[in-house]
Amino acid sequence: MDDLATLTTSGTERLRDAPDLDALHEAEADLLGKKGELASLKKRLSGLDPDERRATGQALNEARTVLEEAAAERRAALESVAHQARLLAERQDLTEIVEHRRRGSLHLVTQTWDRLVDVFVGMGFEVAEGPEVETDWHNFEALNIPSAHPARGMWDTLYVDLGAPESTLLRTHTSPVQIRVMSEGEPPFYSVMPGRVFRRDTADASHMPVFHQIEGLVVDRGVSFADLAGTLEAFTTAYFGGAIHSRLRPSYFPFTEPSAEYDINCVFCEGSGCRTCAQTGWLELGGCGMVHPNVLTNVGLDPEQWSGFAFGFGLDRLALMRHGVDDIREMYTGDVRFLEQFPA
Ligand code: FA5
Repeated sequence: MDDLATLTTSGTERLRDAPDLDALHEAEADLLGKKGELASLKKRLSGLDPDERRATGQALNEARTVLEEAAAERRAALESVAHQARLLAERQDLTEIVEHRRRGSLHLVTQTWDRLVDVFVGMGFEVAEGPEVETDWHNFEALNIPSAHPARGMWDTLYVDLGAPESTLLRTHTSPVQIRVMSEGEPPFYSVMPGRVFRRDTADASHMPVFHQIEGLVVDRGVSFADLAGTLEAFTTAYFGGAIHSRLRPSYFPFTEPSAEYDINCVFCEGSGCRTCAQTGWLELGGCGMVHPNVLTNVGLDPEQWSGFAFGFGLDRLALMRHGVDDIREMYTGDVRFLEQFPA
């Protein structure tokens, strides 16, 4: 029993002091292994009388438990140290030196696109997109503009050399996406459709041959012109703030009847008249109107049941007006001194 007590004390100490996992393993073998010190004490049990043997056997078991617990405790501690050491050794320094790097930002057109979509989604619209290379049917025919119709002259079209002559083109406006939305889904429709469009226009302060529009389409039961006017005024306040108002001026588009131009107060002179607004106090941003019954019929909707309105705004011009820029070409020359004024 004395030898057992000594072994328990010294063994526990040896295990607790093991400097590493190898030393711990060795100590465990010496103390608890098949040929270890505890095993050799156990062999001596046979020389004892039955009572002593039982008591000593029990003490041996208790000593084993104490030693095993000490070993487990030490192993956990050593493994945790080893783990920390490995993490430290495998650590990679991913710090970037950023002080001298210039950060890019979203282009003003992209920012405007996102902002417009946010405003309309907030008003309950869904977002749809269509292809930039379109068929004559979607871009003109279905929009109530048959070939040889004089209204085709409103859009100087770039044709693509594909299929029958003049059957495929670069879309001249986002209105063909209206046709796609209505042909592919079921009414009611509340959609906005931003996208890039192409025309044979010469670049000047307010025109580019490649520019952007955002189309809007609402088709439901009992939609009226008052809904169109109210929606556009709500949009104007949400996008430009309370100081700017909209007006609708009679106009003509083959796919809407009645049709109107959507104008806002000139943001440069606030309505008093200047060069940019040609002294009118108003700036034209896009067209709109009630969806023509022929267009509804072309996509298989009954104009007696469904009515709606549509609008198409120049997205680039919306960007210019919101930021008080008076030349659209500024946005496309890629001059960083201009672009970096609009961080996003
Ligand atoms: C249209 O393109 C019609 N699809 C709009 C529409 C949609 C009317 C739905 C009714 C219902 P318009 O050609 O006027 O209409 O063009 C609309 C707007 O696009 C213009 O008011 C202007 O803001 C912008 N825009 C037109 N041409 C250019 C251009 N070359 N560069 C930049 N913006 C342009």
